[in-house]
Amino acid sequence: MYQYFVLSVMLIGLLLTGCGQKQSSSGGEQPAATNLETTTISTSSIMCGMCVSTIEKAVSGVDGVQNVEVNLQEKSTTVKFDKAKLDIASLEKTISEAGYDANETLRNREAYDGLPGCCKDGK
Ligand SMILES: [Cu+2]
Repeated sequence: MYQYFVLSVMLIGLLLTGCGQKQSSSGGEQPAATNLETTTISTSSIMCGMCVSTIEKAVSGVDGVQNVEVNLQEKSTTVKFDKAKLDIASLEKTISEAGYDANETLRNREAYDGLPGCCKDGK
């Protein structure tokens, strides 16, 4: 009789640990729902490496921006961003406020005036 008792206790123990293991292994991490979008903005007024870092600094500081790359040869800025947090128009505004044209959004004149001489295209 005692033996059966021990056996059943062991069985219950096995079942419980089996359940526990199953639960912990099935709880895999789901990646966050992706809201990421990549856009390339024409930044035709950039002149030099300083322009590149000015824009990169301005855009990368915006909440929701995941990555920003300015291409000096192509005069374009590629931004990977969370479209739940911002849109292309607000990115254009950020670049404009740094002193540069962004797509059809013209530069903020005051910001442009404050740029170093090498970053001014004279327009
Ligand atoms: Cu420059």
